Amino acid sequence: MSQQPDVFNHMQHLMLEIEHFEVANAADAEKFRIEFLGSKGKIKNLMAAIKDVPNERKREFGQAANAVKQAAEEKLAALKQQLEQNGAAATLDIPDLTRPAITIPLGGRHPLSVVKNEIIRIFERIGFTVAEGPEIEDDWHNFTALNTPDDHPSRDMQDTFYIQTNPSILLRSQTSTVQVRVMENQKPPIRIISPGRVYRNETISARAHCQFHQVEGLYIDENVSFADLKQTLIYFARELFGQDTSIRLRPSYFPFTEPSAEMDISCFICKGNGCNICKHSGWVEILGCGMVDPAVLDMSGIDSRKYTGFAFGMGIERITMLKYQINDIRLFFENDIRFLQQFKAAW
Ligand code: 2NL
Repeated sequence: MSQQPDVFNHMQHLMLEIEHFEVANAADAEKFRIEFLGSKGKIKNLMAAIKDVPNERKREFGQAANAVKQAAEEKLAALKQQLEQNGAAATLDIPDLTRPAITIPLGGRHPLSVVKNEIIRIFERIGFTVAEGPEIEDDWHNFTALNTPDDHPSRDMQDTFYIQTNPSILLRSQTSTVQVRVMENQKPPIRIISPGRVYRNETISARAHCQFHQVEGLYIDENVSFADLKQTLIYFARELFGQDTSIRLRPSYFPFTEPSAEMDISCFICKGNGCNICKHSGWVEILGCGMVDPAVLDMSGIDSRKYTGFAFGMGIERITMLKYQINDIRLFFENDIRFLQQFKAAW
């Protein structure tokens, strides 16, 4: 492969280095000469790189490299002249300290990381800690330990990515896997959230992708109740979407929780007056939750006669799309700088 972009890039950098090399006295000037114009100097190396440049660009390269050499020679000549004028002390004036510094282009955080970090901070403030785990998982942690029956549709090849040579190994479809691992290894009280990437075998469209990100939460202790779940979720919704947010819980079903619910928040765009985001209902769904099924606790070695718990899960893409009014999930994975740059100001 041709190395030409590297070589041209390097040349631009060299030009900046020459321009910004600070010289205060004769010794510095000599250092400058050796570093750039010496027989083993940077410009000698640059000239030698012409052999890597394709023929049709050698001319362009040669001209640009000569300009770099000339810049170094001119700087050195000017320095020598100044040193002579200043006489015996052989020192130069202090360089112009008000000169603008070299600007270093700064990246920004990805919008999914911005929202993920925000969610993590909200739960950390009420005593949750982050738990992480592998993306390549086994059937036990992704399905069986979560009370998912053998014939459940989420186990279907159409929905989950399996490793071809060993179908008991898969790409996790939810981060509950991490929470199962924590339940197996720790004793209650357990208070964790598990953010991370998950995979589902979906046809890619504006609304669905084969990879997305989740934050799940789990709280297990003696006497944890549905009221604790509801109050935790009210706190979360108000921290993320504003203190005037209301929530609504609708009965739902998940294999791993009983009872289960889906949570809507009052529409923060139209405040309930009706808009496209909430489809004129005044409410938008943001997560699923419920009381951990006693069978799930027992399978991971937690005594369900002594302990109860609640759990919840949400999609980070969905929440980010709502918050920033992004209409196509594919934008998150294209890494188009024009999209990403709009989130530079966010942390
Ligand atoms: C959704 C719904 C949910 C959970 C995730 C969970 C984890 C354990 C035990 C019980 Cl270890 N439950 N997680 C519970 C209810 C809902 O996710 O819509 N996620 C995107």
